Amino acid sequence: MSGIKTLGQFIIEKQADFSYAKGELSRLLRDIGIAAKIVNREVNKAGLVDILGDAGTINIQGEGQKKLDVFANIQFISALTSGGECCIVATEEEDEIVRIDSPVSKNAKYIVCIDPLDGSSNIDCNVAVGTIFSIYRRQSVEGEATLADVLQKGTQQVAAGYVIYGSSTMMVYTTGKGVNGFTLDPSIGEFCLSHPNMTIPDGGNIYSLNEGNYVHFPEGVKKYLKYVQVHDEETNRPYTSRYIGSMVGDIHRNLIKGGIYIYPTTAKSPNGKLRLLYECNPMAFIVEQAGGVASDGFNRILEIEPTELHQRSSIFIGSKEMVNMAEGMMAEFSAEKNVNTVTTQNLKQVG
Ligand code: P6P
Repeated sequence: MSGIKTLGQFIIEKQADFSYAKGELSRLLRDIGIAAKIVNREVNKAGLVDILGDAGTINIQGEGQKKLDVFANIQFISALTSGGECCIVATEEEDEIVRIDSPVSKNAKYIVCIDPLDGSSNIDCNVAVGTIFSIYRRQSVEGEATLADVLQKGTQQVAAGYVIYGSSTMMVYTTGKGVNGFTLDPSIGEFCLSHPNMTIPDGGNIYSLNEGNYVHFPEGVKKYLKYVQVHDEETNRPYTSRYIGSMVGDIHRNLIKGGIYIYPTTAKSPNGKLRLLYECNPMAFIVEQAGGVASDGFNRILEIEPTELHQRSSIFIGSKEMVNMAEGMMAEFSAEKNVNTVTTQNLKQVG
């Protein structure tokens, strides 16, 4: 084991970083790691056991749930319940918040928002899927924790992370002091530190978005797409398009190689598709901690004030130079749009 540092050892070592923590956050991260190993076991067997395919149920998003979606949801809620450090779980797979109803958990300090298995439509074709989680400290000081404890801005997160079930299984997380990646070693059943102090390159040439939605993209996104596709050797264009339909997979690759992931408003998703609390906020926290940028095209993701549990947002996330370029084009059209609106209004007043 010389030279190997497990997730558990790392968490305890870093616990000293949290002046307030008495081990609760460390134990919470441990609980999430345990559930991730159980989910990983089933994801890796998918195809051999009856865990593929549809569960025959629909979640609040109106999406058909896969058997593995339901399985993963149960595993994370169960691990958080038995761990006793979490009082509420907000999960993509449940309509309402899940109060952890155990004597120990009632006074637990932490709230967990989670997408138990993101990209699950890819499971049946063996494309990487992931878990995304976000951890907040409960704000209410008496009685039961409520939805208000969940609807906190992304800047309030105390930790965030994802697990990617890909060619290897990794957990990547931050507690606000940088980003570290741990690869699961199945031979010892431990996540081991493999990517210390992860940083995203300032520039890159990979863009990830579903170009099938082009017709309904905002003009700024259309302009950015044209920009990345122009042949210009000086600026290493055209860039490379990489989109696997799994946010965790696309962002993890971009985190390592540099790149931008965009899910803007579309006809089908006029407010964006990705959910603020358990997809956009945690991924934004991680990417910012790695030196990148995350916005809705105009405003910093982490500053968005949540109003609803499953609210959605557009997201432009990744290498700062790429996101800033895309935001510049969004602003260009937004400015023109505002100018046009003002002009029209003036005409009306004069007319
Ligand atoms: P589309 C998966 O459903 C997900 O939430 C993200 O993981 C992924 O990037 C995106 O939606 C894919 O959406 O509309 O391109 O299939």
